[in-house]
Amino acid sequence: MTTSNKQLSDWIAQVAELTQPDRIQWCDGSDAENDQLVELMVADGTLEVLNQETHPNCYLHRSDPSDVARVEHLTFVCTSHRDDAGPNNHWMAPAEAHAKMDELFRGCMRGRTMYVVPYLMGPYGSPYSRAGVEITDSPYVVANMRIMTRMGQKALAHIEATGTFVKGLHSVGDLNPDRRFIMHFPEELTIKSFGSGYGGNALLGKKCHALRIASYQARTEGWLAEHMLILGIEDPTGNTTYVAAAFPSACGKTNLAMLQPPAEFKGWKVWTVGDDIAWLNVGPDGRLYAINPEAGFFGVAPGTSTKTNANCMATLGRNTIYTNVAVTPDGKPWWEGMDGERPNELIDWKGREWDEENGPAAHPNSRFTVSAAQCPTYSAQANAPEGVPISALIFGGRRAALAPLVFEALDWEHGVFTAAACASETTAAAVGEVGKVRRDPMAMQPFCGYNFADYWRHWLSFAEKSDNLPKVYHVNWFRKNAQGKFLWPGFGDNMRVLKWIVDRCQGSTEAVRTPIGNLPAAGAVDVNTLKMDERVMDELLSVHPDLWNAEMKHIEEYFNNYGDRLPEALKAQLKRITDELKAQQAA
Ligand code: SAT
Ligand code: MN
Repeated sequence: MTTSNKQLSDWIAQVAELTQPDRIQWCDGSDAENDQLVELMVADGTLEVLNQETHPNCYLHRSDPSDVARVEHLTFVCTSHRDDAGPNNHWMAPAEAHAKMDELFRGCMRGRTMYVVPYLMGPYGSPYSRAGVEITDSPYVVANMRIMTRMGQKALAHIEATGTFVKGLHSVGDLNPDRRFIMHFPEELTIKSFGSGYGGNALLGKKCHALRIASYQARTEGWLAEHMLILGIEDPTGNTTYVAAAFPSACGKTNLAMLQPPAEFKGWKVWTVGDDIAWLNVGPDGRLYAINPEAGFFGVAPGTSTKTNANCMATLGRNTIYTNVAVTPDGKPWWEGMDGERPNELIDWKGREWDEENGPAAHPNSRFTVSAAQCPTYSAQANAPEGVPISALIFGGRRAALAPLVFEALDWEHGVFTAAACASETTAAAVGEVGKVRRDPMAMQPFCGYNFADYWRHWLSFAEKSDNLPKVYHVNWFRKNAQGKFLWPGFGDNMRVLKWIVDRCQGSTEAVRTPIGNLPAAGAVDVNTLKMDERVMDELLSVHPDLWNAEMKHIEEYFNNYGDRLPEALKAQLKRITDELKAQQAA
């Protein structure tokens, strides 16, 4: 491969000059190329061959034990003005960041191959798709990008036709955590990532491009790049309602995207369009249309089983790269929460004989990389250039207390407030303490490439673009009782909540107005066969004014970080809800 795009050929030459690779290899994404890379990685131990009889074309990668999750404290947004990055991002001046990164990259590819990976985010032929080129010295990254994006000649053709692409430069460096940075230059559509080979730090098409850079690009171009799964809910008459849902990393997006309805939902089907990222554009009819920029799933393995996600289990097991899972003596991948008994012997994610004292056998953030096309519920519309029309946007997180099972925002402005006010307990997807409640607006706290205040203003502006926008919901599958047990069964039973949302979109069910939004009327969420105590459902749908008052104070304190940039509309929503809660308490 070569390119007629001068910007691209110049950049490749510059990078080669800086990093001094032994050779340069263009990647076309072909099977032959992948075979060559796999052979090389097996030979040098980057990949371990899994049992090819039971798991054809499956491999295990063990990353450096210090390199198993995203590193938010080392992730920067480098805009010319600090305020444009906002309090939600770490910021560095672009010149300083470039100098720092170029020093790290200098000579770092000596003795290595420099891979040039042209990729497209989004379906071929879609006006909403965007291209990028990742230059990397990691064949593992190339193999993952091949699954996660549309990579190769057609992507290059897109670049040559449109003349624009996101530049992503990546090196694993020496994996020293002290020499690890993930830098974004949204004004230059550029990413520089050094010192990590892991997931969102290294597969630059994913969080770096499709969320951080794309969110910035989306604001200037009038669309939205969001941390959302996309699914279609087909009713027994064959009518499909599409929804997009935002949850923080490791909060069940993949499971919801592949949901299998409970047996009593005869004739209902769920179709998977995407499990992590949605790009949303206003279509000709004023509705929001979503495309999934990705072509594969990079999902959390632990907890995935035929009980929690049968469609995912059916997707895995062939042509899959597993990262940091455990392995059985006969070469099968294994993780906590998988079906069946724990085998007596296991090799843990660090490659040692498993010993309970060393903690879980699979890393809690261990992952699988697999093509979406292998998913039995992959939607026939997933490659539609125009995207799918979204009827509802759903937000949520892990909240042991407070947030009810589901509520509906009163209108778009209140919907934006609800999404901006989201909080969730932290998970193993990022380095740091797990289980701490933090604000995570739109599940974008680690991923928004600019100031959240400007981002919320951008969200609010859609009300001026269209009067045909989706309804907005908030859900919480993670409410616990006083004994710390989950109140809601989750997984396939989340269909009961989706059904209520579909009914609301069609105007066929009543709701109860509360200060925080519309809640299902008694009996409206079908829990028929769940044999659930009525009191449990009452608790799940309760709104405690004192708790919510305290929550409003937290939201206000959080919003204050954004100073004058905070949109008035959000302050007005905060005041309205606070006033209504007070009135309710007084009554
Ligand atoms: O590591 S990734 O950012 O790709 C996955 C996630 O944290 O959502
Ligand atoms: Mn994610």
